[in-house]
Amino acid sequence: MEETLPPTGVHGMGHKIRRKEDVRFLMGKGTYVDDIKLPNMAYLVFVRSPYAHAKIKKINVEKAKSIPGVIDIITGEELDKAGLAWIPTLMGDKMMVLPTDKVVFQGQEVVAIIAEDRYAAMDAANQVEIEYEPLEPIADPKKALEPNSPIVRPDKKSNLVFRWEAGDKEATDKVFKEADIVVSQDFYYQRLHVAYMEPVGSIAHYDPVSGKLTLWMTTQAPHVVRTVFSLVTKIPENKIRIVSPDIGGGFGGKVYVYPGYVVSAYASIKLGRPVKWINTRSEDMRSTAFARDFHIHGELAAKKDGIIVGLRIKVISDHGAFYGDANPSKFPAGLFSICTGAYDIKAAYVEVTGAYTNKPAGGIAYRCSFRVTEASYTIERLVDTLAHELGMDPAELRLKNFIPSEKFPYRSALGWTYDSGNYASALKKAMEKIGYYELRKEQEEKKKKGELMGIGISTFVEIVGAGPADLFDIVGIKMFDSAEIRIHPTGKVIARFGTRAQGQGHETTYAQIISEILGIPVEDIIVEEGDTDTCPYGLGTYASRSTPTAGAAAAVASRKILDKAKKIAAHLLEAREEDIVFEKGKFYVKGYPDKYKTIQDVALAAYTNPPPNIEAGLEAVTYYNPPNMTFPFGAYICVVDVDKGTGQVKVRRFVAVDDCGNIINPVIVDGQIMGALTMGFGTAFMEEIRYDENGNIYGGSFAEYLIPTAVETPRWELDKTVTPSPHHPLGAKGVGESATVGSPAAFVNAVVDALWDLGAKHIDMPIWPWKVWKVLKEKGMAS
Ligand code: MCN
Ligand code: CUM
Repeated sequence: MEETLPPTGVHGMGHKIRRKEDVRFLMGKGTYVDDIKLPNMAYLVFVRSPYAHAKIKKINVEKAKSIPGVIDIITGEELDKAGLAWIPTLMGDKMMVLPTDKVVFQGQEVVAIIAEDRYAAMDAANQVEIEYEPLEPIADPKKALEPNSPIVRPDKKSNLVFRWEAGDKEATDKVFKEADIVVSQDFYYQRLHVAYMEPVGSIAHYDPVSGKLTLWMTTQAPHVVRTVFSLVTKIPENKIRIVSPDIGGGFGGKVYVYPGYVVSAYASIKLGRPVKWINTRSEDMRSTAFARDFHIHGELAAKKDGIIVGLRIKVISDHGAFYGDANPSKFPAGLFSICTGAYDIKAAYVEVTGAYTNKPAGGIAYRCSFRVTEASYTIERLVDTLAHELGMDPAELRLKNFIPSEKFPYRSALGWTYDSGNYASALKKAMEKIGYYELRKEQEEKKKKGELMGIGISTFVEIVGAGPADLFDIVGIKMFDSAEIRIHPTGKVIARFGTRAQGQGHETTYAQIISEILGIPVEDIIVEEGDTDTCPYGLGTYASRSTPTAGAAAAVASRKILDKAKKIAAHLLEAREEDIVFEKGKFYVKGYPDKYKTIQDVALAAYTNPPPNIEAGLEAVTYYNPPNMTFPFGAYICVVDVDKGTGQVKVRRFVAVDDCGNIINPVIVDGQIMGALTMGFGTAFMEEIRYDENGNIYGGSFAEYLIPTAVETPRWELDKTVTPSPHHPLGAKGVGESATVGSPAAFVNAVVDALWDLGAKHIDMPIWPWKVWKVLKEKGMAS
């Protein structure tokens, strides 16, 4: 394996080079928002609501004002006068920045304190006196949709966020009536915290002389935030600069627009000083964008022989107090309609009803691909349930129902056109690698001895790369993405993108794409993202869209440069352009490979000796509108042993065969998969944000919200199949979220497989030991 640090040489697609950005990360030299310190900077801290639902009767800030170092105190009333108490969300709803009349979730920002330092601000926050009149809270989305429920929002008449459906209801109902067997199951996909390392924050710096507002913020989508900020504040868009510096993990939680961003900007303009706001970890847990929270009822109809004929799903989704999901505009429930998964299902119908509750807003975040996580979990759990009900092997049932590889491009019952896939080959590869049939034999042997062992499969399909402009937009802006590549006279390159990595390694992989096409060494290519003053407009990094969109743009822009470079090379070699061959960074006349001009020679000539009729310079910009989504997939198999005494589940083995088409950097892809598998493991066995019926959060720190460490995390066994995307310029598909989307079902399927004979048909995640222990206890097995 080539492992150079920092990498040197021409390293195109498929090279396992180490990440260029890791040099600064490993040396502790990254620059995160909190690392930035500006002269005369003030600090912002929020007073937060102790109630999930309460009227604000009085706010007294006198005592707080007298704390030494306090500069200013900002309330909702003041923001309201500036027209900033509410701002629009990306889903066409609106959200409170600071409340004027009532609070709608526990932990909500109520008053902002600005002080000379963080300590003074914290002290003053404790001295703000707020008189609340508690209102009846509503924490359960099902109850929230009942007619006499308390209403969460002061500006709404009910708690209904949306009702959305897809598919042919009549045809699906008919199929269900005629089916030999129908299985059904309720699933709760629990609310999750996006446990990135760096909490959210911003620094706002308004320059009264130039009138320019610069904001450093932890955002995954700087350009979109700039546009929204400009529309809301009426500050001209070219006088707003948003910089996402290094980001310590985003995982979707940094797409949301937080009140702190807005209030720090407002305060900086008002005070004429830079203002910094950084959340603490527990503030993050109690108030930032959550993930999932889907109450799912799923049904699968099949024939006696196991052929699946219909799928019907009903969901109630809990959105908290504001509809702040970050879906593309036309998709209220994200891309949940990918729920037919890897199977050739003729009839399907889905219905999702969204509810407001007295909880923080968010939704979709945490390696989800816009609700594909919930979709994949539902279908993969249902298929396993069907296999068990029919007494069929879950692998064989899947092989029977997969969309055959010759049927691609395949149009699903819910309207998606899958670009390419070969699900059977991925599953067979996983089965072989893990020794599937031997494991089944072992399981039988163990069963005789009263030991509990389970095997769980998940053969998921992802849908990433938002997206084709006719379908995908955010607040009206089409979801293209961009690359701008400039080659300097000495052959060195600066490339800028509309996406923004939060740890995914774009500085390396985008450089590899350019290196692949132009034959320029990766160390000569600097990749920049996240500065709206310099980068071309883009929609940002989430939903594993960077490779399908900006990665494609990098390829197309490189090819544009190559076209021009060929003309220049022809001029230098005194030949016709049609006769020029380009190979590994060298141009030569067909048949004469020894007499060549390098890409670097051509770069110099572009500035010193361009052919007549050709503009000087060597650069290109591409705004890439993908013709379709990409559909990565995989086959995961998990083996668990269950301890009968304690209910403890041990993951003995986990084989993950992924297919993301052609791979740019195999090391980065494996890192993405391992990280995402670990998050799927956390989801399945450890993580949940829980609330009581009054909307009080249980816990709110990592002492209660458990995330996996190296101790709990299984050893992942990875493999690949390669089914290129037919429409992506490099044949690549996205991969960043695949394993979080695909793996939870494999874990749960394995546990249920171990317990099925005891009558356990389902256990909701997280599968804490006590939940398993309870099942065992009921069956008289646990002590
Ligand atoms: N890649 C590749 N070959 C492919 C596909 C991808 O080499 N065929 C590489 C890409 O070049 C990129 C990485 O794998 O370096 C992920 O690419 P992609 O699947 O396009 O996803 P994005 O870059 O758009 O990243 C977003 C995705 C999401 S949505 C979440 S959530 C998530 C994830 O990435 N958040 C992460 N992985 C994360 N990894 C880290 N370290 N931190 C996060 O916050
Ligand atoms: Cu949904 S988590 Mo990612 O899309 O940033």
